Amino acid sequence: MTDTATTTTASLNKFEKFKAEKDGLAIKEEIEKFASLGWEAMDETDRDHRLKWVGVFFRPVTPGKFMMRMRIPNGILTSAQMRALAEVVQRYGDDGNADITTRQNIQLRGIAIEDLPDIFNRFHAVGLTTIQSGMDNIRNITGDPIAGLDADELFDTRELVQQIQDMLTNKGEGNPEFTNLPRKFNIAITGGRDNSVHAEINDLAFVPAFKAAGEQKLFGFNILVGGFFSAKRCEAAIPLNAWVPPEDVVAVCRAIVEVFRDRGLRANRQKSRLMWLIDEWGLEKFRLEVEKRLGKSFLPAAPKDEIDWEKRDHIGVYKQKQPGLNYVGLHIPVGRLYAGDMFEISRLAEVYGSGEIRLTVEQNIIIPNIPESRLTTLLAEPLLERFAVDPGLLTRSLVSCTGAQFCNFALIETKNRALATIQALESELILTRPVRIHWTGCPNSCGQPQVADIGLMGTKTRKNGKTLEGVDIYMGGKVGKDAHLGTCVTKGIPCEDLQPVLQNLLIQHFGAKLKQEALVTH
Ligand code: SRM
Ligand code: SF4
Repeated sequence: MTDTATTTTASLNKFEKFKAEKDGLAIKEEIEKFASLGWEAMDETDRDHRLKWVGVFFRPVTPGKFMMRMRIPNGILTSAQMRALAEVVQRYGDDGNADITTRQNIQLRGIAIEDLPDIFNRFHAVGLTTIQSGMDNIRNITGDPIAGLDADELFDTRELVQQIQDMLTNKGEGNPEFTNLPRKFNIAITGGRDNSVHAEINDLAFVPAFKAAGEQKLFGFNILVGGFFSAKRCEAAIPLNAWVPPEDVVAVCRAIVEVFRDRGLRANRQKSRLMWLIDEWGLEKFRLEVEKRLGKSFLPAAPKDEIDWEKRDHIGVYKQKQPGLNYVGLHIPVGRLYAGDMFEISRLAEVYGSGEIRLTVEQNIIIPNIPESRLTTLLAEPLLERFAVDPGLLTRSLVSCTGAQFCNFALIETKNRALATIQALESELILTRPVRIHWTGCPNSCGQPQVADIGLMGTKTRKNGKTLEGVDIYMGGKVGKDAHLGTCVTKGIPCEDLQPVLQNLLIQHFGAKLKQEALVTH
């Protein structure tokens, strides 16, 4: 028997049941009602699950203080939008903060349900949306963080990412066509040469590739499908053997998401991501089904893609393709922002740049369009002491998921521990190159340990008869050109013993030296 959407109602799992009973998007019309009811009186399924269709997440760790996940297409927002987000978190005092996410996005914390109507009005006024950002929906669509600024880019992804988001979300208002997928779905497009979006870990990704047409070389994208991480299985995306010109990308997204929606596996949520369907059908059948929806055949993939650079992290000052303008990448430690920081970032973007702010999948910020003449003053701004343009070589590549502070899946605390560990390591070691260390609080892998030089995945471990917070260590993740996933090399290191283990790894594999030793040899 095949495990398809034709499964009978009686055998539906609890998620499929509640989606069949009432579409998540219906929640949109009930926000006023929930605001006056309060979170404690709400129907539990609405509160814990359906609210995620409008990007509102009940947090069992902090009941009554909700998280809101935005959609920031291509990770680009305006200073007015950042200010609107700052005003929202500001009203929650110490409980209010925001995180830049590993999908070039922002999540707000501390949100009270009674404020939702006002918050949504404010978002609407500045053109922000949270629609379809959680549960069985398509996540924030990622694109090159320096699209349109990069002299070496092959394609500016901004408009295309926006068009895909508009199609899938009905311009941010909600699109019932795509609100009952078998599970989450990730899309990324890269038009640069360094795969700055981790194309390989998305369910659907477009990477730049030229196709020969007689004497001419046509620009388009090779398509990758089926990349994903989950607690049960992690896979890099595989080539669909299909090439598309930019003008077909939106239609291809629609066709693939429709196939996933209508034929994707739903019975077992552990097996509901796109790759499981591709496994069951085989790639050829999958491609044929997509072509049927698309109404035309794909051209075979171009023999090679154009991802031939090492991945850039964009921290620091860089010249734009526009003469006289620069973009400045600020390092935001583990992506955490407070209201004051957000107001200040908005101000800096307005005073020194064009009011635009960009986010990266490494949870950092880029302020573009800064004229040469304003650079020195910007670099002297007090905020840049904390959000540095030249952080330490471990600090600059640090990524961390939310962890135990707010996430009930977490097996360990991540963000604070990640920062403390890195600071200690930098004080002991002399490093000669950045080392990308990613922390993730549980096997769901939101912090992408498999793309890191050193990935740390939260676990519980035993020592002297006690259960402790620990990590499994991943190594070998390669990003940019020839990207591939790292694998688990050591299991169950207690967090309290991690420091020397990391120190050894950095010395043995990444050319680090102990500061003491370096002094002696000198
Ligand atoms: Fe994630 C679930 C946070 C990127 C794989 N993820 C969650 C939840 C919603 C669980 C929950 O309800 O508590 C976390 C919310 C915690 C919180 O309060 O912040 C959560 N995921 C995050 C973020 C915020 C991590 C971060 O600190 O940056 C990222 C938000 C992205 C966004 O803006 O939409 C985030 N999550 C990812 C990624 C990375 C990526 O997309 O490149 C992955 C792995 C890639 C993938 O999905 O294939 C990821 N998250 C998961 C999974 C495993 C999915 C699966 O198929 O099993 C879960 C669990 C689930 O969905 O049931 C999950
Ligand atoms: Fe939570 Fe686990 Fe994702 Fe971290 S990896 S945010 S702990 S679900």
